[in-house]
Amino acid sequence: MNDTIRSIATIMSDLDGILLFPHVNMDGDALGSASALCLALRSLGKKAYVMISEPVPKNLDFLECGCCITDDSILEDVQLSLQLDCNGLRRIPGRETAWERGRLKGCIDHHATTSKDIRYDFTRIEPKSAATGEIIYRLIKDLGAEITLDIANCIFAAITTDTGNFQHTNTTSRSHEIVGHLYKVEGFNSKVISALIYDRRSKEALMLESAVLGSLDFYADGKLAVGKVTQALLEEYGCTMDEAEGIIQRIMSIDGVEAGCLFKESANNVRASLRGRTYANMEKAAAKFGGGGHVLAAGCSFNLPIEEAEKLLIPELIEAVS
Ligand SMILES: [Mn+2]
Repeated sequence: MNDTIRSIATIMSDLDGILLFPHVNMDGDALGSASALCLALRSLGKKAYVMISEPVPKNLDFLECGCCITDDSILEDVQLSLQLDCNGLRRIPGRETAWERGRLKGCIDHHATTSKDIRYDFTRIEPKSAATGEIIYRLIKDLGAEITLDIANCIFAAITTDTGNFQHTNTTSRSHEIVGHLYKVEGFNSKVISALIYDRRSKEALMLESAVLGSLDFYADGKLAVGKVTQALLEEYGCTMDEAEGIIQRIMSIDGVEAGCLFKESANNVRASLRGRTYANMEKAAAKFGGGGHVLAAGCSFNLPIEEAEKLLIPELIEAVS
C-alpha cells in the first residue's frame, strides 16, 4: 500500500494535533523533514510538534525551529502520529507511548526496508527519492502552505545531507529541481546553510576522526575498510558519538575501497554503519543482522561486544565486495 502525496495532503488537511516522529540518531533529513512539515502545518493554523527523545546534534541546531518537544502532554488530542524518514517502532525508541496516542498513524519514508510492527493508516514510501525531504517538499506544496525561508533551509539541509552534498548516486534531477525552487525563496543562501552543517566541527572531533582513520583495518585486497569508534576513544578525545558523523564518508574516499564499515560502540550496543561504492550490497549484509537501509548505505545493530560483532559482520562484508 502506497498512498499518493495528494491523498495524504487531503487527509492531513482535516486533522489537527499532529505529532511528527523523526528517527533516533536524527540526521539532517530526519529533523529537516520533520521541522519543515511542522512549520508548514503551523502556518495552516494546526497544532504540530516534532517529538524527540535525545538532544539535537550541534551542527543541526538551526533545524529545531521551535518545533521539538520531549514531552507530548502539551497536546491534549493527538489526531495523527506521523513517522518521518523511518518506519517501525525500533526507529523511535523511548517514544512508543507518545506514538500510540495518534488516532491515525502514518509514515513518510524513502527506506526500502519496511518494518511490519506498525499498522499504518497511510504510507508514502519512495525508495527512489534521495531524501525524505523531497517527499515533504511536495507534500507541503500539496497542503497549500508557503515555502518560507525556514522551511527552505530545512528542506535544503535534508537533501544536501542525504545526498552527501549531491555526490551520492541517489541524487536525481528531482533533487536538483527541488533545490532549484528553494533558491527562489527570498533570503535563501545555500552557502550559509552548508557552513552551518559542515563547517562547525570541533578540534576534538577532528582528533577523534584522525585516530579512527589511523587504525583502520583493511580486508579483501583493500576493498573493505573497517573502523571503530569505541567508548574509550570518545572518552580519550572528549567527544560524543554524534561527532563521529562524517568518518564513514572519509573511509569511502579511500581509493580502491568498495565497502566501508564503521562500528559505533554505545553503552548498551554496537551499531555498524555500512557504505558501498558501486556494487557491494550493504542492505543485504545489514538485513542478515536485522538491519536495513539502502543498497549503498545501510546499518545494523548488535547486542554484543564489538569484537564479537566484527566476527559476525566482516565475513558478510568480504562476501559483498568479492
Ligand atoms: Mn533520509
